[in-house]
Amino acid sequence: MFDPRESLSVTQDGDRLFAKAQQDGVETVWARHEAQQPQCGFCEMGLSCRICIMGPCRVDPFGEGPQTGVCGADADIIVARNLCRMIAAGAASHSDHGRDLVEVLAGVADGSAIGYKIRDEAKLRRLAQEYGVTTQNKKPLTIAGELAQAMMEDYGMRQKAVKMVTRAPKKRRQVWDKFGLTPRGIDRETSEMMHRTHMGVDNNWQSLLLQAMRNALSDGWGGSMIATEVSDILFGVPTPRPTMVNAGVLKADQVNIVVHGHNPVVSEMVSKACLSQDLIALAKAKGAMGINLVGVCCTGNELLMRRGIAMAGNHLMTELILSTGAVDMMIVDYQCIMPSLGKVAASYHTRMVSTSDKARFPHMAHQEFHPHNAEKKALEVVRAAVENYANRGPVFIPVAPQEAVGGFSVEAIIGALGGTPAPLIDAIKAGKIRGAVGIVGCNNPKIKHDYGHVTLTRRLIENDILVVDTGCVAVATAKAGFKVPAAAAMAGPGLRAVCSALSIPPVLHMGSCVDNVRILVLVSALADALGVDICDLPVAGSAPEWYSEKAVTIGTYFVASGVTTHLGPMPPITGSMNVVNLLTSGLKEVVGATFAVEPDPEKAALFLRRTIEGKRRALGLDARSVE
Ligand code: SF4
Ligand code: MSK
Repeated sequence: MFDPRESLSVTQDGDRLFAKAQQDGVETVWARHEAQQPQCGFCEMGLSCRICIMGPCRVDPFGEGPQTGVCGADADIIVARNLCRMIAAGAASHSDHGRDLVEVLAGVADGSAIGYKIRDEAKLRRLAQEYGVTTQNKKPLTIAGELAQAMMEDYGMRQKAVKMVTRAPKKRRQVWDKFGLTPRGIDRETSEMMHRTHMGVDNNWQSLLLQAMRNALSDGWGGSMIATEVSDILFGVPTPRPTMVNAGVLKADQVNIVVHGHNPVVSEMVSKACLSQDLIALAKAKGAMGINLVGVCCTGNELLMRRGIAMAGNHLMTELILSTGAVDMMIVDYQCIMPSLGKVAASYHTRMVSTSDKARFPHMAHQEFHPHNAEKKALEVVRAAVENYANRGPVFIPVAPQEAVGGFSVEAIIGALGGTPAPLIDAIKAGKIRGAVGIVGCNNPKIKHDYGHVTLTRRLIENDILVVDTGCVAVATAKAGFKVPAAAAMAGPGLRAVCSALSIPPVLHMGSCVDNVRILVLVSALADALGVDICDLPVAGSAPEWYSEKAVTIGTYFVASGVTTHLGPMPPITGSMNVVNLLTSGLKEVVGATFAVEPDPEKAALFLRRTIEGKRRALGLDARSVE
């Protein structure tokens, strides 16, 4: 239960800014979570249904009240349908983000996306070849136009399979073909998922969940993969570069602009505008030393990965950052932006600006960014932020910033290994590195802020398990100091030796939420090099503090790709033991991987270590017992 005197975060800036917000009378996510208690038990178990207007309905978990909804749907059907709709929403979110990138690519090709350009021509050509677009004797813009058209086809239903499933190992594709899981079109799978969960369509909980996996795969190997790859073409492939993290990245003597959301289409233009000499001169004329752009959440991760731009915080820090009083403007696009932010900002001088035609928020000014006007709009909003500097009241920046290194794209990791995954495989075979875990996802007020991320990561690296992370986890572990090469000292002896030899941290920042696909590409490269399927590798996934529908979709495409995945918070499925059993054990027979739920990160670390050691044993490698 919420107690304002208690520490709500493992981070110093989190706790100090929470106290400041309390002092300023600002209502935060923790207070609203407390006000919701007790949360609905039927909903927590997935046993309530409001799909049609004969309802809403609920099934009594104790067997005394109704056991079906008005239409006759039982607990298995209702729980499965609810989960399937979460997965469809997550897939739609990432994939629509990907579509926005493809539209910018098409706009670059026809000249309508002013200020955007092809930054990585080699990657453009590689992708074009993968999509069957001929590149010989063609100009980059011609290739870009044709590639954008080919990618748009992936969204429709004219394909047998989305193009980039061919990146998965052959054995994995055979599994998908055998069980009808190969995703056909990105929009098609989401649309079919919504259709099948309409009243009176698919009333078999197993076939519903299989379609949910196909839908999630259409995101992981389709929409999200397109988002990442096209972002690399337009904004550059990330490479390791130093940065700073935590609320200390805000500067008392500079104009502070925070970008929040997910889509680099907006934040890249804002970052360009912040370099305008005219605007920097204006900032100086207003008494500031310059313009300081920082990020939160995933659009921050996009900038951090490619430009080394500093990161102020993750999901649960987004309200607290405003309580520094130092943010002159927060610019948002979409996803994970709490509708409370405008109200929080109203307690300070902060100006809030929404930019997407598909995402509006209370108490925010709306300045719509489109590919044709984003460059101009960015200059306008940054100017408004600079003008707002004069309105600042007292500022409280609670900590000094922490150093970190981000930018570990697959290309960068393979580059650090000398151009081939062989050294990583050799280290795994020799047992120096036991395996790897991809830790992903959010914060959730049900869990002490960043406790799950930091505890789990610490235990894994101590036991020679390489951690790669994305999204809000990546911010948590950077703040905890795991993302500098010197953090190798916190790792077990084997991992420490490898990291020290390569001068890399034991926890590699692989990007934003859509960038989880980089993990899929990396594990595919490892599986191919070893001649095995992904499910045979000593790897696992984890989302210790997840909250969003997108995170369920990511977990589902990890599992469907053969990666056993741990979840911290329990998804709303406990109303059906059939669904629970399928997800936590039955799927092993289908895709060679399952979900596991464990809120305690200490126990989760043991589970993940056992999983990895078990995979090692099955591969004929040395295996440790985990007590
Ligand atoms: Fe009730 Fe069935 Fe309608 Fe759901 S679909 S609200 S269970 S009648
Ligand atoms: S921002 S989906 S809270 S990771 Fe990608 Fe963070 Fe989760 Fe949003």
